[in-house]
Amino acid sequence: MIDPHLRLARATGALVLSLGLLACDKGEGTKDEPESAEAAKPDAEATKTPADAKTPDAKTPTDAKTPDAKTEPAKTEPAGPCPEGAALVEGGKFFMGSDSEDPILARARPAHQVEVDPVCMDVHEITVAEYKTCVGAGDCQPAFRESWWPQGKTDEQTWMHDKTVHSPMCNDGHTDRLNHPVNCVTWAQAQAYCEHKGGRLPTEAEWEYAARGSDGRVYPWGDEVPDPERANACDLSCQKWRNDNELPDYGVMFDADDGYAGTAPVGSYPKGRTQAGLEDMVGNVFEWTSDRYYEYGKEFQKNPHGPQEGDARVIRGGAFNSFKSTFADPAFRHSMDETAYTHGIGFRCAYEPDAS
Ligand SMILES: [Ca+2]
Ligand SMILES: [Ca+2]
Repeated sequence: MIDPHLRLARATGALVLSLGLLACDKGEGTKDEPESAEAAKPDAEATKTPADAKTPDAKTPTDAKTPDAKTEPAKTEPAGPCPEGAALVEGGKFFMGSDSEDPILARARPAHQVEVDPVCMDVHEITVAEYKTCVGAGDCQPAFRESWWPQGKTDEQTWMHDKTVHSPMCNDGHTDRLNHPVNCVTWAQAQAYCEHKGGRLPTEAEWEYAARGSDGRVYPWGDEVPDPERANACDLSCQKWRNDNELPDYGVMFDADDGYAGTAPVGSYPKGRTQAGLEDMVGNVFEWTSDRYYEYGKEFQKNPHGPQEGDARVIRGGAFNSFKSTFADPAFRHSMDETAYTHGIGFRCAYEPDAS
């Protein structure tokens, strides 16, 4: 049995490093680093995991669970002043972040009041097929077909192993995954796609408010604990895939099979819809936001946009390999080097509502 803490620490060096750099940039110490590093471990690992190509006997991302839901993204009813495929998230005030003592939410502290303007957001994560239209138009660079993130403090052997086993999870180039979220794209690639569509990446605040809704629910869909019908998270097949690929076994978010060891076609978990009707906000792939990572303060903020300098961007929502329900908390946030392109990160876009 490999010591999971050792493996975690090695696997997450890059993220720990990036957090350390951020702290240095701000001229502050790293008093929170042990806790932050501890929190980074599970979700850092969660950004690089299962490759369906490696799971002949586990259900894979290409195994349609419910063909009607999986083969075709749900048609989006135009919701007010939003582009096709996007829904309106009403603006409002809320408490962003969390005061939870759970180490996974260390970076979400403290809860602080934020006000956001109305915004339109894509109902689904951007798919491989959608991204290809931008590539075809000459506005986007192709998604990567290998997974990469900074080595950081991870030892060479572990880093190389992780990249090797995870790269087949990059969805571009797999014709049977056109309806899966595009992954293995950098922050700049995600932003370029959104600009091509007339939008931009959502801010952290917009993303969180969209995920959390306005009624005090615990999870994006309500108060029910995560289950296989609400989110693509690390389930039994994900756990098996990890064991088969000699990766640390962190356990599962739910002791069942949600149908996919890796990514799933977007919109496969309609019971996980948010108040505004957004799908897969939690799970499937993490989502790039526009904001650079920074430590929260207690003061009220209106339409926060994060700092102007820095190399780490905030990713949100957890992924198919997230193994604790805390990752489904709308407050959960994580930082990632903006030049990384991993199997665990995709995106959706935001648009200004049409005022007419
Ligand atoms: Ca799963
Ligand atoms: Ca997601």
